[in-house]
Amino acid sequence: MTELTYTQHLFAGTRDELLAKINKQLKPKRFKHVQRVEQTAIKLAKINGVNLEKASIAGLVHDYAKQRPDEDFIAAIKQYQLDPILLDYGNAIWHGVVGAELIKHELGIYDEDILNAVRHHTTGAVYMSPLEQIVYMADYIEPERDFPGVDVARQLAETDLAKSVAFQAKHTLQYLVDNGKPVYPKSIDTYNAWVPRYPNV
Ligand code: DGI
Ligand code: FE
Ligand code: FE
Repeated sequence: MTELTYTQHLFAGTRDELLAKINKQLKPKRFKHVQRVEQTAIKLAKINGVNLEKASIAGLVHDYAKQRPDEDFIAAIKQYQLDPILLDYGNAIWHGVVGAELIKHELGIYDEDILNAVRHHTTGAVYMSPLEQIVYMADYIEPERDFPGVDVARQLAETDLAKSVAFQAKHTLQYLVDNGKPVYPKSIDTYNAWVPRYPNV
C-alpha cells in the first residue's frame, strides 16, 4: 500500500485531507473501491512512467460524484453549459463527465489531465493520455473486480496499456449491446478509435 506525500500542489491539502473529503461523499463500499483504484493506478503509473501523485489523486476522486442525486448533475450540466445530449443519459455517464466539474469546483483540482481521467473513466475517449488510460484500466481491474476475462485484462494492463484499453472498450460495448443498454455516442467513438488497432483482443 503506497501512501504518497503530496508535494505538487495539484490539491490544496494532504492526501489524508483529500481522503476525508471523499469519505464524506461516499458510502463505505465505494470509499474502499476508490482506494483500491488509487493503488492500482499507482502500480500502472510506475510501470508506464506516469506521475504517481496524479495517479493517486485521479484514482481517489474518479467516483467522487457517484452518489450524488440526479438534480445535482442536471443543475451542473446547465450551470457549466455542458453538452445537452448528456441530459438523455444518467448517473452511469454523469458521474464521470459531470463529476469532473464538481471535483474542479468543490475540491479545487484544476489539473486537466486529472479532470480528463475522471471525465473519461467510464466511456473512454478517442484520445486518452497515459494517465487517462491508467485510470480507465485501474477502475476495470482493481483487485475486487470479478468478471469473466478480468485476469486477461489485468495481464494486458500490466504489459500493454493501450491494448488493454482496446480490450475494455470492446468488452464494455459488447456488454451494453447484450443487455440492451443505451450506448453513449462517445463509447462508440472509443470503440472505433481503439479496437480496430487490436482486432484480436
Ligand atoms: O463507477 P464504477 O462502477 O466504478 O465503474 P464505471 O464508471 O466504469 O461504470 C461502469 C458502468 O458504466 C458499467 O455498468 C457500464 C456502464 N457504462 C459504460 N459505458 C456506458 C455505460 N452505460 C451506458 N448506459 N452507456 C455507456 O455508453
Ligand atoms: Fe465510475
Ligand atoms: Fe470506479
